[in-house]
Amino acid sequence: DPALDAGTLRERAVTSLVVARDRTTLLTSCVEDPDLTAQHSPLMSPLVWDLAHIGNMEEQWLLRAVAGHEAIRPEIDSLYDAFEHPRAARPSLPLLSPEEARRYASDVRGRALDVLERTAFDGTRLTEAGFAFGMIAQHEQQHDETMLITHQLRRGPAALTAPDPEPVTPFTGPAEVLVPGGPFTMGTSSEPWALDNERPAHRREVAPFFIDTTPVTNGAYQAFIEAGGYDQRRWWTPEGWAHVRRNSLTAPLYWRRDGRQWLRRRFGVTELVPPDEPVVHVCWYEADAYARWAGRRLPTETEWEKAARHDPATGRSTRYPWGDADPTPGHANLGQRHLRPAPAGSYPAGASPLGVRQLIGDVWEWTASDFLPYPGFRAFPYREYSEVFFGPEHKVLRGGSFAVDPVACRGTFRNWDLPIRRQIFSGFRTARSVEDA
Ligand code: AVJ
Ligand code: FE
Repeated sequence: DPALDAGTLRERAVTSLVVARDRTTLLTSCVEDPDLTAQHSPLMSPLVWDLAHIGNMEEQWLLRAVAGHEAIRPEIDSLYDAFEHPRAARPSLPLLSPEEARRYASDVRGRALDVLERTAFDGTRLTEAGFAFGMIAQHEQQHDETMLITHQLRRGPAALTAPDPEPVTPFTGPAEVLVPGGPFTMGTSSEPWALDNERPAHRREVAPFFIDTTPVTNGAYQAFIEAGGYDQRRWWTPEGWAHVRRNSLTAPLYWRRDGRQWLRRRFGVTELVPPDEPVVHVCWYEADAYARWAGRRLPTETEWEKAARHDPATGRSTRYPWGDADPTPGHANLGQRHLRPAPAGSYPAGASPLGVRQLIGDVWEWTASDFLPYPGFRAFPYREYSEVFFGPEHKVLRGGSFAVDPVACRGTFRNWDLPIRRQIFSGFRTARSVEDA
């Protein structure tokens, strides 16, 4: 699959851009204009900022960098530069109105599709295999996930609906899987649209470890709460303990106790917390504390990727747990087809050769690891995508959530965030070393 021909890649670029724009349109037309210009949380931009920023990035990379066009509206670049204005400050900027933002993004898109038709896929590193077009489709989809996070934060009645995932009989297989020790190939040098931080492919030695078959569920997490997990310092790192105390955290974001049961608000609807669903909206500190309470730990990023990609039969690393084929609805819960994770044990067709399930889709999974470059990393095409975020302050998340489109999801894909963040669609699974057995 990494060796796709230029015609297939070109078709894939058109489709990926169109699919992303359909989703952007849904997310910015399901509420009235005042909800697009309002700031629903200081953690997030107004939705209308994301919309114009999507257009502006596309203009900068596809129209200016690839095709050499002049700027359409040079005066707006700085408004939509994520590094110039923190999210909390964006509502007070002279932003384009919803109508102007829609017109700007669609004007850019019309020209970008003309550029795509006329651009050879081998001129420079930027256009080789259609990289810039794939990068921009992924960028738009990443902001679509960001906008979905904003929709979840928004107060008021539901604006979005989607069918629930298929119910499954509760998972009764083994709770953990042994991943044998030995080297495997991490990262990629051949995936055409892989972003800079996923590169290059390199060998890593991994000690044997056990990893949870499925993500940790609400029911399991509730046991941690009922056992007094949030009141006992011993389960938390010093920073985690300070954070939960200072902010009086007692449960995942959006949870509310109602007598003996837990309720949660999800996209404008309040429901009972479903026990079999992977827990979502926990920060790294909560995931880490739960794991310690359970006598376990978070997997490292390397362990996670080995569990997701290593095929013991061939010794090769595959693109996804199930092999090299692109995701289908039978493999994983991706693409905002549902507005929630699927019950633990869903998608047997998406399992790894060793039987680990739901590594892709459902919830982003916190790992123990800091976000760091791979040996041989080179920033491309801009330092602000990954390089400026490398270091101990960001933790890596893997696997994608129900809100991630397949174009922005691979066994090699790396996400990162601060350990306090939990408005994102974040959950986790746990691991243990074999020598701890
Ligand atoms: C990779 C999700 C951390 O949203 O901050 C969007 C993706 N980069 N625009 C983010 C991104 C530039 C990024 N994350
Ligand atoms: Fe962006």
